[in-house]
Amino acid sequence: MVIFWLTLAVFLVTQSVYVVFIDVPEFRMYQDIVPGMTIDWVWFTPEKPGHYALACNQLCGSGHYNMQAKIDVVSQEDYHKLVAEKSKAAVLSKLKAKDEDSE
Ligand SMILES: [Cu+2]
Repeated sequence: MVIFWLTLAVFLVTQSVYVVFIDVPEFRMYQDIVPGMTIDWVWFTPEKPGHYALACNQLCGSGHYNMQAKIDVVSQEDYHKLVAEKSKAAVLSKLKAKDEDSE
């Protein structure tokens, strides 16, 4: 996940199989999730750029150590550059696939 700093980040959390305890200490964000539960109000405001780790903070099962993600907080300018690069790459990929289909 890449977000830009000094903006409110709100995201939807869905989890249908495991009990999970997501935690990002630097953002003072913690949320328990149980099977069948959907939460649509997890939010935080990153105050400085950096690389952060989102992880489950309690041993919840055999897949516990895979329950992690990274959050990159970048400047708004860098965020827009990244989105433009990814959009360009996606368009080029689609054009390449279309060319291969027509051959
Ligand atoms: Cu866990």
